[in-house]
Amino acid sequence: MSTENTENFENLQEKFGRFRILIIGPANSGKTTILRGICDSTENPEIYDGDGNKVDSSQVEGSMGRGLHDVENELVFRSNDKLIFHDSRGFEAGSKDEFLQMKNFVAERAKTTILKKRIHAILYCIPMDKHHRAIQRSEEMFFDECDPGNVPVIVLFTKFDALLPVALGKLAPTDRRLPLQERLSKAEPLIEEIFGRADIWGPSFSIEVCSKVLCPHWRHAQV
Ligand SMILES: Nc1nc2c(ncn2[C@@H]2O[C@H](COP(=O)(O)OP(=O)(O)O)[C@@H](O)[C@H]2O)c(=O)[nH]1
Ligand SMILES: [Mg+2]
Repeated sequence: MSTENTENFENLQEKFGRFRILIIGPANSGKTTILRGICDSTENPEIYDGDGNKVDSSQVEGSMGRGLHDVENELVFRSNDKLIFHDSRGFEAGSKDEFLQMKNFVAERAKTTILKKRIHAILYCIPMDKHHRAIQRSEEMFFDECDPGNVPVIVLFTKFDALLPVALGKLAPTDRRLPLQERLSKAEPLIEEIFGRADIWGPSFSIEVCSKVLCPHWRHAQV
């Protein structure tokens, strides 16, 4: 972060207190990994219920019960208590209740006039390890039915490294016999092409993209 950005962030913090971020995505889409990265932590977050009471995190992690995976719960990393996260699995098969809970949460928290309860950003994770069906009913329901008001929605295409084997598989037969480093440099330019292919998005899905950034860390992936 540049000095200027750091100062801006500190000014904003002074004005608004803690930042509240909702992260949405299916189980195993890399949500917790992203949050650890943001907070520069290797630990699990501490969990508080909507009333500020600490929740036993082993109970939450160990349970598949919907009741405990509650979007109202606040996740805070000890390394950065200025950021509060809310975690939702969005709409997965059989989780209509969870979707409705998330939809109500967005409707209320995006617009509440109680500043300390308001969400400031939504991170929407779409994992690329299922890139052939990346946009599913769950994404359509979120973008069609949830109203984030003025809260920015940042779509994160996680597990981007999963596209690397796909790109390697598309190399010409003669290139496939090259040493790994050469194969990787030939495969890399194919990744954006695979990513941009229309069959990821499906015919009925279109969103207005403001800007996009490719996070460079995916290159550390193991092949
Ligand atoms: N290959 C790969 N694996 C990842 C990536 N991000 C997370 N994972 C792994 O995916 C699994 C699920 O990640 P997690 O963050 O717990 O997902 P969550 O259920 O959405 O919170 C873990 O084993 C992570 O180490 C990624 O970018 N690439
Ligand atoms: Mg998680």
